[in-house]
Amino acid sequence: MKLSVAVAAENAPPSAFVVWRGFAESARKAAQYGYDGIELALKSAAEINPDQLTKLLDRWDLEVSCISTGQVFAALGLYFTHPDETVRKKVLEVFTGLIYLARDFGKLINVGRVRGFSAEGQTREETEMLFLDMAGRICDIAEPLGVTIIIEPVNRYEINFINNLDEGSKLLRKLGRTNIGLMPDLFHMNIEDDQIGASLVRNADLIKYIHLADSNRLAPGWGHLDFDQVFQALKKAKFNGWAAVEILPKPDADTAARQAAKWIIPKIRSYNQIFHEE
Ligand code: LER
Ligand code: MN
Repeated sequence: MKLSVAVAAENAPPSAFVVWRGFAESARKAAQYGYDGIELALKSAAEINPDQLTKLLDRWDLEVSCISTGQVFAALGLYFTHPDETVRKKVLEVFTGLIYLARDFGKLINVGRVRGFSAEGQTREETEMLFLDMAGRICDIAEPLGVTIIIEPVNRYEINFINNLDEGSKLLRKLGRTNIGLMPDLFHMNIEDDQIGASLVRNADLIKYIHLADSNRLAPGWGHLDFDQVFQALKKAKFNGWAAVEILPKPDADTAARQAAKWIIPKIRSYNQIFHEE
């Protein structure tokens, strides 16, 4: 398992839910604090200069863990289940750019709230149908490029569609594609899933990536989640992907990122030792 931290562009709006802003400074700090990579929260591929990013990653010996797309929803107002076909076309356009970027950086694209929701007057069946249609199109673009799509269940207070891992798994089985999986986020799981450990184990075959935060969305260790139990469940699930720290930048971003690294890195080290011995 490797550890990354969520970052965005310097000028990302307040709705970008990340620890640090500004790629150069974020990469320098991520390396300094002991992270293996950075998760890029983007609204479009145009935010990235691929040559500059490659140089930055080389300089600090970091990888991109994943490209996350919360800003496509929060800043651009685009989502998979939008009733208007022209808006859905725009979603596909933006995602195509991000998927091509992910081909060279991380090979994973997150789908959080951009999956959409059941709007007033839209039936559950319509929402599902629109979601499955867009997810299928995106999988088709991503597959030949070696890119995998990861659906993030998000709690009910943020969205009314795909709130827990079981709901996500059910839909992905309906979709029947191989380059799509789940991205559990411990903060959302703590609200929505019956048991964090049991749900991770039950949905093990689809889990490709994980967002780490404590119960209050502060840095791990500052809430009441049992991280040893989480790591035990991930071991049972044979998880060997990226874990990304996605937390509130409180009391300030540097202090939060340092606490997360200090709490999680020793756990990942012993996890990796046991994982590779078995
Ligand atoms: C995005 O990864 C996420 O977890 C959402 O809660 C952001 O609103
Ligand atoms: Mn998340």
